[in-house]
Amino acid sequence: MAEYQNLFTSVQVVAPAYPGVSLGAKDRERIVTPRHVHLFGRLGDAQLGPIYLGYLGLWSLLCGFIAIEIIGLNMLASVHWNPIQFVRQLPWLALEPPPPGYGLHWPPLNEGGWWLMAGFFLTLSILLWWVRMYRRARALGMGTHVAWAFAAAIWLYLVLGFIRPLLMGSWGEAVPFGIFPHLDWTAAFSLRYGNLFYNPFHMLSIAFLYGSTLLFAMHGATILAVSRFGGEREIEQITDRGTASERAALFWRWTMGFNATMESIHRWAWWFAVLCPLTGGIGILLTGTVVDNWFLWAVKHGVAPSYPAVFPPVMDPASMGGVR
Ligand code: 07D
Ligand code: 07D
Repeated sequence: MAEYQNLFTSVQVVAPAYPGVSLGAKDRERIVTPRHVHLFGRLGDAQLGPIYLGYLGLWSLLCGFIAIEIIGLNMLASVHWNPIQFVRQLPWLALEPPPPGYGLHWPPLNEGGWWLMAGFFLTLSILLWWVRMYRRARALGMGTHVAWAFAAAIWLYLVLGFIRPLLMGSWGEAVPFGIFPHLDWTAAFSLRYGNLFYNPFHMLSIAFLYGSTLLFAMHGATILAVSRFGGEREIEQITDRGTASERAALFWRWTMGFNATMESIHRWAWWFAVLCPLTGGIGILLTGTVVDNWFLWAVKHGVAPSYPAVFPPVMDPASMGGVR
């Protein structure tokens, strides 16, 4: 066994394949004969499988497959079924939501109907995967923290593609499927609503995003730094004196006067991660529904300075109704 582990020397744990705790009559739900893969052992646990599929997993994968299929075939159709062009242009291809004129009505298939259908199956797939996570955690006697963190991401996803378009009365408000097209949508959204930087919930979301990376770096680095004392064996570590855990805590107490505990650091990490899409979703939900222009909002609330009155008054395009 390796004496000392650091960033680049991980331990390969090789043990007889283990199917996991018994689920009684439901044991058969686990498929694939387990085997060991050296490369996986370098990244995490070397044992691959068995995987618990179950009905929820199966249906989720099926719905996800249908969604990707609809998106992919529409993209392929947009390059006249030319596979070479499909691969070359993939990042630029899109399946767009219906144009604004259709409101919340069902559009023809090639004018957003396929988008609605793909969105339906993708959402179903994501929700089924959520239930699967919840139920697997319960089956293992765990808390459901992972499922609730995932729910926070699903919240932002639903706000972007479902809840806000509903409130705005148009599917056309939603995000297109496509790699660069969804970036164009993001940039256009910010411009359309007067610069998202002035949306305080975007600010909060960014703080939690950056905070998450900082916390993750601090925690990951701290545990690696005490791995020579067995720092990753958390349970034994929490209660004892002189352990890796205590050194890790002392390191932070000595360097910044305050330290998290082995338990609280994970609570911090969970909240920072979860609050990023949670506050983000609130920000998006308010945009266009409550606030039409975040820059003007910021001027009104003394966050941003107003421009000197050297230009004739301008009309905020957002308040003009526009072409529906
Ligand atoms: C590393 C876990 C693995 C997940 C991966 C993503 C797909 C999409 C494409 C079917 C961290 C798998 C990708 C399944 C396949 C098609 C057409 C997670 C990890 C590897 N974005 N976004 C990306 C999604 C939104 C924004 C990349 C999804 C909003 C910006 C990838 C959603 C806004 C940038 C991607 C979503 C927004 C990206 C890398 C859903 C505001 C980038 C993602 C469902 C939040 C970055 C080319 C990643 C990039 C990027 C996926 C929503 C902004 C394609 C699935 C509408 C500014 N986004 N995104 O690693 O390189 O996540 O883009 O809501 O710069 Mg996005
Ligand atoms: C997308 C949650 C949904 C994902 C789910 C996953 C699958 C596939 C497959 C594993 C990410 C489903 C998974 C389907 C699985 C495999 C293989 C979470 C998602 C359910 N911004 N911005 C944010 C910054 C600007 C804009 C958040 C920074 C500009 C818009 C984040 C900057 C303009 C929106 C953030 C910056 C603009 C955002 C996203 C800097 C563009 C959003 C948080 C430095 C010109 C979103 C309130 C997140 C939001 C959002 C960061 C700039 C537009 C903190 C750092 C000014 C429209 N921005 N942004 O967790 O919530 O996303 O805003 O310039 O909608 Mg921004």
